[in-house]
Amino acid sequence: MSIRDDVFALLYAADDYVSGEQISEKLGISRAAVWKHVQALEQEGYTVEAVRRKGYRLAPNGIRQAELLPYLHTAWLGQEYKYLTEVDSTNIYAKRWADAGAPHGAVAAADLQTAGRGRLGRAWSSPSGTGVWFSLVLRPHIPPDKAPQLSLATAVGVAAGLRALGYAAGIKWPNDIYIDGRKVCGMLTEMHGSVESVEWVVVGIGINCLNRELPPEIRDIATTLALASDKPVIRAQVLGEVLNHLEYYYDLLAREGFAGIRREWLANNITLGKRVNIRTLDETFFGEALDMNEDGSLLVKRDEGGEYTLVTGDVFFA
Ligand code: BTX
Repeated sequence: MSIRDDVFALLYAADDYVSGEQISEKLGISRAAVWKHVQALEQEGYTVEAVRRKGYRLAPNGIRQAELLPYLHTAWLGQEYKYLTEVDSTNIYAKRWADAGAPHGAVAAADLQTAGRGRLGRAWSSPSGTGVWFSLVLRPHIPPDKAPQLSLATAVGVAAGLRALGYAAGIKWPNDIYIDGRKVCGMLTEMHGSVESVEWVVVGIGINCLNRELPPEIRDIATTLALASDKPVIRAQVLGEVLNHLEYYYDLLAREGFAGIRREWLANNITLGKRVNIRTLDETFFGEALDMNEDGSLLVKRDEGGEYTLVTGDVFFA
């Protein structure tokens, strides 16, 4: 625990204002240092009211474990939980944690990622005080070629969690989540194992929540929960609800196979029937997205004729 976490814990546990003097005495730090940590908490997205002669009062809107627990109703997902105020990437952290023995269902979440990553080495914007950036460690009993099904189950779970909170979330193949035609969430799945079996899968998920401003390079393609609706956004609730639904769909996949996931994906996708631009490592072409196959690949009718099965690549709406 850092001193910032200690300051948080004191403010979080209190029903009322806590004076700077009390905090400084309890933690053995100066009042100036208390103020510095309060400002750091505000950077993280918390609102801290500071009132002369009374002290500080916290309005929680972060994703520390104490804030998450009231919303978390899972049996195994997120029960082992690590919160980081700052990290390069929660996927890098979770992969190291998996190698060091993190259990199935462990979750690492951060307020700020300094090197948040998308697929194919792209960057993922993850500023402090705005989103829910987290990674899951899964240890499924599946051969590596079934791993894409986990990604699709993840998309189904995240979309269901956001819909339970009242957002009209739809899935773009394979697993981007869109609201109002803009990306609100992306996922990066990485795995480790042999040809026969998977040792661990790390699923990284980034959901834009509180930000009202987006960097210029993604302003036209991205959105956030705060931009999508006037409802107040409670980050811990978003994370909890998404983890609850993810656990449900991972359990469904393990119990009944891919058919149920595919049904849910089809019911909530915004890809099929659309004109699309497909970009793979080898080529780029236009066509119409026709169906998601039984194995999770995308069936596309090419403009120039013929059908194409997309296993990995990017889909853009044309
Ligand atoms: P992707 O390659 O599909 O998307 C990356 C692209 O999305 C970028 O090139 C940019 O155009 C756009 N983009 C960047 N940041 C954002 C954003 N915040 N919102 C919407 N669009 C954006 C998607 O990759 C996978 C993203 C996974 C992110 C999570 S966060 C927790 C975990 N840790 C980590 O480093 N990555 C994952």
